[in-house]
Amino acid sequence: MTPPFRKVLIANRGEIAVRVIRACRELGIIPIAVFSEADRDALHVRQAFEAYCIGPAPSAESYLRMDRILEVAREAGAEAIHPGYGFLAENAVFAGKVVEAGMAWIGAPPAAMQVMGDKVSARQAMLAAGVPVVPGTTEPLSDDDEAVRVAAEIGYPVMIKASAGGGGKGMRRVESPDQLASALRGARSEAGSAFGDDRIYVEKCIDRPRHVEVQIFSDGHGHHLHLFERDCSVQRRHQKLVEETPCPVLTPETRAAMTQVATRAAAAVDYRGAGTVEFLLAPDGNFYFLEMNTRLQVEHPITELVTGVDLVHAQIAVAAGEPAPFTQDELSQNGHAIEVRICAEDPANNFVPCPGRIDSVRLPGGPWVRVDGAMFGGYEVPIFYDPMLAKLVVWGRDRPAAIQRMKRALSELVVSGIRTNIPFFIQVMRHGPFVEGDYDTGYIERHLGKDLRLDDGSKAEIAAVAAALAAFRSEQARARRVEPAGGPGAGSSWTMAGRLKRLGRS
Ligand code: MV4
Repeated sequence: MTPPFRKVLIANRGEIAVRVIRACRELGIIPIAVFSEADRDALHVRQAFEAYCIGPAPSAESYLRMDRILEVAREAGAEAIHPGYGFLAENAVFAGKVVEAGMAWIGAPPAAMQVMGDKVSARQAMLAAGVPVVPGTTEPLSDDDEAVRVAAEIGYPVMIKASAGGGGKGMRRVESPDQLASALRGARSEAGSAFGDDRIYVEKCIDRPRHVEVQIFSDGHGHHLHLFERDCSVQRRHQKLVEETPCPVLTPETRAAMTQVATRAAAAVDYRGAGTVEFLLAPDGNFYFLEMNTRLQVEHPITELVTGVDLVHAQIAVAAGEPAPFTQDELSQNGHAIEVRICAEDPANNFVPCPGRIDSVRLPGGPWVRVDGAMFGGYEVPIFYDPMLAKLVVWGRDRPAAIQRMKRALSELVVSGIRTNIPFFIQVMRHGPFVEGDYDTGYIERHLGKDLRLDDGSKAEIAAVAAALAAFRSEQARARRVEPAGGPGAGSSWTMAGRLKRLGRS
């Protein structure tokens, strides 16, 4: 089998760059890495065949520099560019430049990115395609009176959203007409400063929704396929923490309807490649289009584990003009998969990012455990980028088996030297409501500080340090009795404490 491309440049860093490099290697493609000055020692640089520095640490001066990346791609003789997720992945201008330069773009068509990049235009396109959208306006609001009228019509509570929005920015929940004026003002100014675009619109608020998304895959030969759903409701402040598939509450009928709607959405924007159609699933079983992500997503591995499809292989194939390497009939959901996002952050301190130097890593293994990561012992987590270190992904024949395996894998995983959210996930896997599948997008906020506690892990770490220090002191006291001053083992415990402090561990 001849590879579809000889060389592919990966315009990204971290675990997703490593993930794409792995696919390239399996396909006999030469992977080319780019890196910032902060990523000289990063894993994706070590694993690539060639690696080029594209600028200083801040992403605006490196991973977002279209000109530098294109220059490197030409110089290296890349035939295609894979953008990963984030950075330039959903940038229609960059995609256009890649194609203009005569290279293949292993991503979404620029036109689809444009339509889906704006919420109002996405809603209009979906409405026209017969996809259920949340009831509300289909044009940006022209004035406050219009908002008052529409809100009364659809009924409170309503949501004010920014047309250019994403990640909850510029979003306001409004309970009653008297709150409307101030919410409109707030949303407008937040959207204006965040996106340079203050267009806003109103829609009905869906209470206690689940975030269920459908993986779609299109090949440019008229096939718009789906690879079922993922439930990503376990999130905090719009950061996903746990994802699973199948969604534990989706009925076969709703699944059939949702996946069919998702492929219709893909067809409506003439999609090609891997994409995700996000829905809000209401407690009454109704679902509504939320947005479409025109990229490969962080949580794609759980879909790979239950379908057996390598989505990056498939992306590369269709970017080379081949048909999808599978048909809808060949796809089914086999068993259950769960992913947790391991981050350098401190759950005891409100999940603040907690970069630093990793002392050592012990990865879990054994049957049906997958780690997609870019961390290793001695790695310095840069402060400039997302603090995600790795994704821990497990498969089980059913949901209880997958949860049990995730607990086992989490207990094997050790990341020392920095704080991580590993102890938090151990609690989630034991938490009654999660185990029952009884959660929605408000799950973490509702349980945090009550029956989901955050400080257990860090207390265990402090206890471990205290125990080590006590052992060290007693060892020293014993050594001092048999050795002359200044000999091996000399040095007070305060010296040791000082060293620990300099290492940022006390
Ligand atoms: C909503 C909603 C309820 N009703 N829209 C949050 C991020 C943005 N992409 C859409 N979001 C929501 N839109 C209506 N009409 C609730 C949310 C929401 C949410 C959605 C998906 C995943 C997590 C969420 C957390 C809080 C709120």
